[in-house]
Amino acid sequence: MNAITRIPLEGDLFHASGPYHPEPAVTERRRFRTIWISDIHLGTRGCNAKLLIDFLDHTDSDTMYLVGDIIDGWRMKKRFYWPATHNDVVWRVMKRAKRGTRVVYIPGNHDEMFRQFTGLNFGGVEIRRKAIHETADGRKLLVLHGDEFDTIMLAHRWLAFVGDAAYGLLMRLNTVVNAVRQRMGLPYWSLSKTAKHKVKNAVEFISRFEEVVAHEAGTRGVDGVVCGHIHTAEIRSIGGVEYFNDGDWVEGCTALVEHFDGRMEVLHWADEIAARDAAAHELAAAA
Ligand SMILES: [Mn+2]
Repeated sequence: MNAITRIPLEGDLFHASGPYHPEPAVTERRRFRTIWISDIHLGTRGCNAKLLIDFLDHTDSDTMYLVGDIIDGWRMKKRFYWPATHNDVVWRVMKRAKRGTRVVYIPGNHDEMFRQFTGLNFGGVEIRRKAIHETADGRKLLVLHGDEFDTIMLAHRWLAFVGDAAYGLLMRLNTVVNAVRQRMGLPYWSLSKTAKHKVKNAVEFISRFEEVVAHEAGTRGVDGVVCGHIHTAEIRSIGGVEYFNDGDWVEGCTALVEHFDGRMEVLHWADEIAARDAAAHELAAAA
């Protein structure tokens, strides 16, 4: 008998030969020339992997850009969290590359550990620091994650963490700070209120970020820029430069797509599912 105990592989995340939730056999896939997705934050509880899997199962494209913060290395360092659905996302992306989609992965700040592999190719996934994408109608777009502008945005840098656990931590800190203050005989001072006031400035922060990015792209002689990072999907023209942000898969669950004629669109996937369900209902009612 073999001395080495055979470990059953079934259910083992790292030895599975396929996804836990296989791709549905019959799926009407919506085809696009290009798809951009970012800020997935795999490895965190915030990641909406289920919606993303639905998106991946119902779409296809010639090219797909992963615009950073795909895997959240910061959080994984503190605490290992990797459910089967997160594995399914990775599996689907690799499968796409295998099927012939050109997959370009541009690591962000949360997955900056992959930046050291810039220029390499893993199973058909190209790792790049940034890219220039040419649309069907000939526009040149600079594609990057967006944290490159954090130094310029330094004054508001902490706001980049809004929507992150840092905000929750701030709330808890508020309780601690005030317990200490009370013991010292000091009046209540709302740290969270101060924070919330700053959050009101989030709108201002976002539009400033968009302006900075568009301006920087303009100086590099491109027609537009595609980024992620601030978890806010947008299509906007700023000072003659087109600004595109593909949003995130934590709250917004959005993707940026290029149609075959070069037209760009932000897809809000929760809305797309709702529309699909409504259509299916109508069809069932008519039958
Ligand atoms: Mn980021």
